[in-house]
Amino acid sequence: MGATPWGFESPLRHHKADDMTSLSTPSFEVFSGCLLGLALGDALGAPFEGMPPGNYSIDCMDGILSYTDDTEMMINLLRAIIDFEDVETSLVAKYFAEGLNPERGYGPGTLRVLALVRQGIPVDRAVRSVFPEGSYGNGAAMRVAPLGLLYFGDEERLEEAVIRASKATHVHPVAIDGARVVALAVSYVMRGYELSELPEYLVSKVDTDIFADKLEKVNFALKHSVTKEWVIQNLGTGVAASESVPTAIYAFLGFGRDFERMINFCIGLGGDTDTISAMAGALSGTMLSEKGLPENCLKRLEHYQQIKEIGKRLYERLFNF
Ligand code: AR6
Ligand code: MG
Repeated sequence: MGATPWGFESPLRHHKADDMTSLSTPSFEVFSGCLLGLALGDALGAPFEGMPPGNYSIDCMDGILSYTDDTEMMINLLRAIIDFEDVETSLVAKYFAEGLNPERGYGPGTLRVLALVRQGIPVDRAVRSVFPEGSYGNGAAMRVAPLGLLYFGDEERLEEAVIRASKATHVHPVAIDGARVVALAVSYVMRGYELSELPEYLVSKVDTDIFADKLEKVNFALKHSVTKEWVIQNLGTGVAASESVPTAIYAFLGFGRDFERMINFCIGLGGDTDTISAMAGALSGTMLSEKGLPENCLKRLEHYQQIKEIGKRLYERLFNF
């Protein structure tokens, strides 16, 4: 009872029947919603990166919405997975290094690591070349959301895949916790669990004290009405995983039912707006599916069709994972 085509016992067996349906037959719209939500959040957040906090609004009236390194890395990660039906660290690093467009706004540490990989330095050495303990940036967290789709029924395999995907550039435990939180949150949303319990669930999954503490603060923020200034000061808006992933989780839980409102909230915080919007965007896109994303923005998104095509190829391989 409750077994799904993936052979695991459905965690939704005590949930509503309609939730169960969505678990056993995840729709393609959910897949494309996650990928496009990430890309759209990234592209909409990018013009506001590094701005001071303010009351900004996204604009999808004209022009192309260009994405940055967040989406490029997601695409290259998925290409590696589609080609090899596995997440293998050195292969993922190779795809990142070879598919890299240096104009996409990569973090300086990641650019250096990938330059070394291109020169043939083994990835486990390259990743410690800039910071001996590895980067604690949000570069691993910003790209891994779709892993939560692929392994949504098997937490253990999901975590293994996330760690392998992260270690292509980020080995610091804080960076890995950030990636773990994003991917587990996507799988949690896909399983249709109670969203108000997401922060506590994530607290039970992280390795680092800083992440446990920040996720407790997310929980607090959702239960009390906090100001934007509180979010900036207590959750953060920086490039460290611990200064941006909890903020994205908060933005999603607070505003994710309305994608545009959520992105307006994210860009209004200032700081690393593209990556916070990308991570929140992937979560909201998973929950709303593609049809819940703003159509006028989607049709201006750079490489919309190519991203959707990658989603399709991933979806076709779902049964292989
Ligand atoms: N010690 C000191 N500083 C560090 C450390 C460390 N161990 N780790 C990171 N930093 P990076 P990312 C600081 O370069 O994570 C782009 O805009 C250091 O200043 O690994 O791939 C993306 O879109 C380092 O340069 O990049 C993301 O929004 C910075 O954190 C963002 O940059 C970022 O780490 C991060 O991408
Ligand atoms: Mg970026």
